Amino acid sequence: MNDTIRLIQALEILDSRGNPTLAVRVELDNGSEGLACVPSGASTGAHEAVELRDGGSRYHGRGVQQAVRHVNEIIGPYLVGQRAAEQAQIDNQLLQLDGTLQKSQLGANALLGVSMAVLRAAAQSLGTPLYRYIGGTQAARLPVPLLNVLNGGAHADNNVDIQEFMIVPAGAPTFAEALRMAAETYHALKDGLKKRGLRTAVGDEGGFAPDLGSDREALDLLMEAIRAVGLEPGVDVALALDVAANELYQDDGYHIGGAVKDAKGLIGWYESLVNDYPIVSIEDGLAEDDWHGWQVLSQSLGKRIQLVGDDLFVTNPSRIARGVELDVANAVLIKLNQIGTVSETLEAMRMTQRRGWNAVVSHRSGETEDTLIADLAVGTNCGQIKTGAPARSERVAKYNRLLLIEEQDSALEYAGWGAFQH
Ligand code: 2PG
Ligand code: MG
Repeated sequence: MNDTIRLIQALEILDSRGNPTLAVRVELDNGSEGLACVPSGASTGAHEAVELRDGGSRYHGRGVQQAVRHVNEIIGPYLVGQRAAEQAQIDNQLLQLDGTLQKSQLGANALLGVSMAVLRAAAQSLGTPLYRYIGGTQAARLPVPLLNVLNGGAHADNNVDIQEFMIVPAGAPTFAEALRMAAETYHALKDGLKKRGLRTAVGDEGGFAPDLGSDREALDLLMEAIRAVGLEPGVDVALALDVAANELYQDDGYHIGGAVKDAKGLIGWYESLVNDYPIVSIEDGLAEDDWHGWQVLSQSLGKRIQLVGDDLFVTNPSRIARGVELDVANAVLIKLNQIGTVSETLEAMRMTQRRGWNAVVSHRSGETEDTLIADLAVGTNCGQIKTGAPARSERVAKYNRLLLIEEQDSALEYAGWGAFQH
């Protein structure tokens, strides 16, 4: 086996929103290859690793030709001759080559494309499915999907404040059954919207994006859709929210439902929602630097539901460590491009899981056909994946990959409700 890297090449491609992103191809001496495409967010946290964009007028400033050049002219030549199996060492070299805290010199998008493609090439070189390469014999669980079926906030052109209303088919016996329940509910939701004369156009992640009277109306529509297909809310299918509260936060407080609330007011509102609906998880309930507010949130709801930090933690081991110390949440959203390399992502997940918190592997609102996060969720046993509606191929590709993994590997079990223990 000669898994020496012989070529690394990047190309500018388009993501699901029509914005440029990178595809990176790694070729090994033994003929193995790894191809990876880099995702991109819209509601990004201030502490995320930096996505390098060209500026100027080309692609409205969003081109990534510079990042492509960094791969082809700097990173590639530097890593040629290294062994693809040495992921940790390669990722470390990427950090050194960039030399900045937020990866702004070469661009986190350039670094991540290389890091992901090296991982894929190494797995192929061993003839091992990617999730087994990541998790070895430890990989045992298929994740519960959190499917964003109703979009608002920065992901849709409607009047809904909360960014994501998700359905969580934790009561299914298998991943395939979970996906069936979710897709049936998604279609029932569409029927419910049509019946009321509401829009059925979709947002960035494939969920519907109607104008609604209130956030509660969205939750009522979901409850109705779950029941319409003969399922029981809270038993078969639960609910989850991503508030993306950064986007609601201004100097005078959180702007939501036509009112301005402080953290305490917002937490009180979440409590009433959790009392009235089978909500099992709330992500980014407060803003990214409101550490004190998060502590209060955790004291009030942390024993009852999952509280996920996304913009708060940005998949960054040092921010997660601070969060654990201050006891501000009990789960971390995991996005490879928030931190910029595979090894740092795995470190963030190990750290989260060691503390007894949940890790939720996630897509970005700008996605591609790359399905690496499906394998990452299985390989790390994390038990939960959030990757959009059961519609639009850049979302469904991840779910379809999980169907295939389930079909081919009888040693794996669907995580179900067990994924929400904390
Ligand atoms: C989020 C993500 C993905 P974005 O906030 O969790 O749903 O959105 O990629 O726009 O940050
Ligand atoms: Mg989020």
